[in-house]
Amino acid sequence: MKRILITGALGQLGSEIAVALRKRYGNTNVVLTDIRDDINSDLKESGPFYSIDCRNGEKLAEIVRNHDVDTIYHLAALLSAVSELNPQKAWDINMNGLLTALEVARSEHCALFTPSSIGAFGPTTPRDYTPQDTIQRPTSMYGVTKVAGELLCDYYHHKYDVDSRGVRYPGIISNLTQPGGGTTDYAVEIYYAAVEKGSYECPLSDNTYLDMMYMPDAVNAAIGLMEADPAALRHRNAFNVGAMSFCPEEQAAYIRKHIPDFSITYRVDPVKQAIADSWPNILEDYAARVEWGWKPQYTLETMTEDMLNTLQRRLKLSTI
Ligand code: AKB
Repeated sequence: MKRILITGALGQLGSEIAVALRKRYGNTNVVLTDIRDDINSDLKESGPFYSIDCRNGEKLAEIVRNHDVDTIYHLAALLSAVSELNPQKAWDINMNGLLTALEVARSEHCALFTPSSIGAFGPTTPRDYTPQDTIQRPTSMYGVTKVAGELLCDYYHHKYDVDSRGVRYPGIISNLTQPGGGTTDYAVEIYYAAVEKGSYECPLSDNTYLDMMYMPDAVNAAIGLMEADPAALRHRNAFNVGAMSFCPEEQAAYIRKHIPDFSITYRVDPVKQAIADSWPNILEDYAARVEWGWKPQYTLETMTEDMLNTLQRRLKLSTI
């Protein structure tokens, strides 16, 4: 039986991985932590929850010991756009948070999952079908912390035998929890705006291609990798995982299949555009498919249908 601790459990990824893991392993076996305590979430009531800073190693280790935890999902981090506005804070949270989680994993003998990102690549990386092993010279602070994080996780594996694993997530699109501070946030906001207002002002230019993934696939990627046979893993930190690649104009076209009057305009945010322009258009994810059976379910078409239907239902509108 797995006993799991999640940091950043009330964030975009955390809140949905937490639900999936509690369903799989039982509510009391999945311990949630987050620095925020001000968010109303059923997750805080449905099982153990602690409001702590993930850089507090003593407290984290104590919770791990008290709950007999054997696996840590370290998800607490600042995303790319917000990191670029405060790079020193991003380094502190992203790197010291990860180092703390790895130290706890080492001392308490836990496996550790932590996400890397397409942000770990940079402008000199091949942009199309970006290989698993390639040039990684990111130009954003977020990317710097992601590359350093991948190396640190590999180091803890080789040096201390910590079972560390990770994936390079693309932009994640969810119908439940909104992201915050990311370059790819537009791909979520656009669906809310389409349902609520019928129009959207996009912060990236019309033909900016980026990798994206629907949340159910993102959750399956994390759990699938953590349940994989370690003997089959050649890469560990971190696997490219792709699902779909599109630009804002294409996403708008798919939305128009359901909301014909939907309109999109562009007001480019220079910080986000510069980050997006330094990231790949589309990843190649052969290693993940071969080493642990990665296979996404959703395409832009099926995700758009599901997002719009779910948001319409939730927001109690009925124009689809
Ligand atoms: C971001 O935009 O910062 C994230 C990511 C791709 O890592 N969604």
